[in-house]
Amino acid sequence: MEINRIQTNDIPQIIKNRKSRDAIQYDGIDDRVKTIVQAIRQDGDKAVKHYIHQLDGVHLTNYIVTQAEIAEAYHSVSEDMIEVLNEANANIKNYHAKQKETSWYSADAQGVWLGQQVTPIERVGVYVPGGKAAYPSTVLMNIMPAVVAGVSDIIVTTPVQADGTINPMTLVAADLAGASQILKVGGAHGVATLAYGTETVQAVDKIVGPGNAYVARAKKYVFGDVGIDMIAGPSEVCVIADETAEPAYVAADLIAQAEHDELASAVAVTTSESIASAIQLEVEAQMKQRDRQAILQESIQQQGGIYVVSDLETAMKFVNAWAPEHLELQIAEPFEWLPHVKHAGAIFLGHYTPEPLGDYFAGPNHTLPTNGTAKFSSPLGVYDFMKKSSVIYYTENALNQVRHQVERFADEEGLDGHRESVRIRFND
Ligand code: HSO
Ligand code: ZN
Repeated sequence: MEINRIQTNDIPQIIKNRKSRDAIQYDGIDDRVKTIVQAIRQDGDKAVKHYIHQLDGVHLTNYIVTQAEIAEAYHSVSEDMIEVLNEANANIKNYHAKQKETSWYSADAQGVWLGQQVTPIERVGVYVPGGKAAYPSTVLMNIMPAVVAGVSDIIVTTPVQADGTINPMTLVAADLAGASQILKVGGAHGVATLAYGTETVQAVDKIVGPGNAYVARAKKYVFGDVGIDMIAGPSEVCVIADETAEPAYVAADLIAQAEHDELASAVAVTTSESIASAIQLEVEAQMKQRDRQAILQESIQQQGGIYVVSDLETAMKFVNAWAPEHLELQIAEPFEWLPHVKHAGAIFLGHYTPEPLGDYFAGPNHTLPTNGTAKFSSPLGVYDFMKKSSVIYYTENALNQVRHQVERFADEEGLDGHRESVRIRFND
């Protein structure tokens, strides 16, 4: 991992290079996604089963997980893991409960009553990836905010394995968190099944959850007919380290992020030359001992970096230009610097708050804005599963007070039907 000494005016170029890293060509994928989604929209179950057969190599007569299958999954997951899942779930639930917004109403003396009614989305689909990326933590993180919001139907869909079953850990996590139904449909066909429904599955209103390029593009394709959460890019961490940072901790956290993906980005920004060299040595030493060698070599080499800056003000400029998904402040006074952070998905303070604590257990959501999108968006939360209706009430007298203004507006827009709808109530 290279060390670079940088100044404020180097920052824009560094961030620009970082952003251009995932300019993947989606043309071929988009054509395929369109064919799959349209086939399922038109032919329902028949098409779903056809694609499960063609793409997952399994012949299924029923793609909805049964209660018996869920019960069986509990037998193959160890009790201590179930306990950990329950504990994490409780933390996630408590944190998200604080996000819940309530309806408000206000009345004035003129007889005007205005408000905003907050209601949950009714049916939500949660996509859970299969294979190596079948993370139970992600299952909890996507389901719990919907549960707290009061969503009545939470439909999980995940790829079927070659033997016709679903990863038991996914089943247990989904069931514990509160899924109402679980489907064995992965990929673009899973997204299409949720978005448009079939003879056996009712369509959902919104689809959340991570997935491969097919899933991401399918979500983008169905957006508008249903809501979606976000299109997540590769994971990122930016660690700010001052002279009080422990290089071994910084290195471990960089590696924890880099092991996710070849394109994952792990960057340290430090005010100390000696800490920079020590982090570099630690990363090299620790990396050798980790399991995911191929991924780590690629991501640390290609996407990793250590930047030396003159002071923490410059470090903050780097952070705010990047808007990283995860930000760690391994510095002496993290609370003092917190208000300087304008854009970051999640902020981890101090020397004893490693990012994986947030991935699994602390309570905040680990589905976060990537690729600079923290400049305009937020972690997945209860608010993503709720929506608002405005509420208006005027008495006859209150309407009479403002009728001329409304009628004047209608005249200006050339909409006499609008004017009459007000005027007719006063018979003149
Ligand atoms: N760091 C990932 C979430 C995750 N880590 C799941 C482990 N499992 C993106 O925030
Ligand atoms: Zn992680």
